[in-house]
Amino acid sequence: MYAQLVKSEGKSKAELTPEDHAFQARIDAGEKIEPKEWMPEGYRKTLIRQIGQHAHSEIVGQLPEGNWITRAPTLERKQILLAKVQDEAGHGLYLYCAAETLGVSRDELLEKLHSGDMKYSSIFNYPTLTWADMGAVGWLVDGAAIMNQVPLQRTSYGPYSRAMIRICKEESFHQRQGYAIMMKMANGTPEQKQMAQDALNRLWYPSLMMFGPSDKDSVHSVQSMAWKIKMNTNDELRQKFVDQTVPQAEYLGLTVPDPNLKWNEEKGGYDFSEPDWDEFFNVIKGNGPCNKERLGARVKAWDDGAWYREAMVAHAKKKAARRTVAAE
Ligand code: FAQ
Repeated sequence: MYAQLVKSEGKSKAELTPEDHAFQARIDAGEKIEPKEWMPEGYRKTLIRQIGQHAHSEIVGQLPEGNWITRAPTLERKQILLAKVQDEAGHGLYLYCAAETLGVSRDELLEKLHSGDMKYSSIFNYPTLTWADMGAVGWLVDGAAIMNQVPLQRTSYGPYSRAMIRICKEESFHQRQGYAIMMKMANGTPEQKQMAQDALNRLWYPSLMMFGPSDKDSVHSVQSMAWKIKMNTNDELRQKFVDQTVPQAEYLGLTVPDPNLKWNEEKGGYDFSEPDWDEFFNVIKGNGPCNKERLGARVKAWDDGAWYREAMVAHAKKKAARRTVAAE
């Protein structure tokens, strides 16, 4: 544990303060850390980075599906998709609130998103080309999100952990609605089945990338796990996701686009091909197929909403002034 602290904070073991030791002891004992309590600066910064990026992912993640609301094939599908996209907005708001308890404002976080200083999940930089993509996003993307977020319900920071509990309940509905679309398509006409296969082919590797780089290239995992900001390594979760998802693809009668996919009896899991990590790093640098479009849409929404934010501030000021006059 100490070696891990040394790595992130640049402190030698001797430099760790009594507060650092006491803090780590609380984490090791499974205690939750609450907003007003003392915490190392590195812990606070890591949480702001992870929770902030997670919040941005939920908000930007509305775009690829929002794109399909008007084109959903039935009224029922339209209602379901609309509810799901609204849920993602709610998740973003819980997470921005959790980040605010660490002393950063929502405006600051959004400014960092808009300037490219903060990231959001790589997956949302891929296009959604057909209705089957709505099935594959729910099944694979929400499926990967659940795999990552269920353990985060036990994360050490109280507000983050509590936000995760609610988010996971909703994500599980999202995953099922995606799988239901895939079932319909995979059991439909040959053309529909082909659309479902095509969506799986395009979204499989980007979904595997959601868990982050392989453990040897993950810069934050060791420290984040020592602090229980992350509960598993990226590769552990990716393996669990593959093991859970392959039988679901088989049930659909679809083929996972990986010639090296093979059950490994000894490890009790599948062997599978690594995603193209050059592509991943290129996407998170801002060069994915839709990065510019996604960020452009968020910046436009922010600019278009300026009049509304200004009106709300003016209204609040007027109300406060009226209260002051009445109190005199
Ligand atoms: N995309 O050292 P690590 C959702 C960056 S929610 C972009 O391993 P860490 C719901 C990482 O930030 C999806 N960047 O990093 C939904 C770092 O760069 P930095 C979001 C990535 O933080 C569904 C660098 O690479 N979920 O989908 C990605 O320990 C459908 C080195 O990586 C969360 O955010 C990536 N995939 O582990 C919404 C969950 N992976 O910051 C709408 C919480 C890594 O130093 C529709 N987050 N990077 O510049 C986490 O669990 C972690 O932050 C990881 C990354 C696992 C994502």
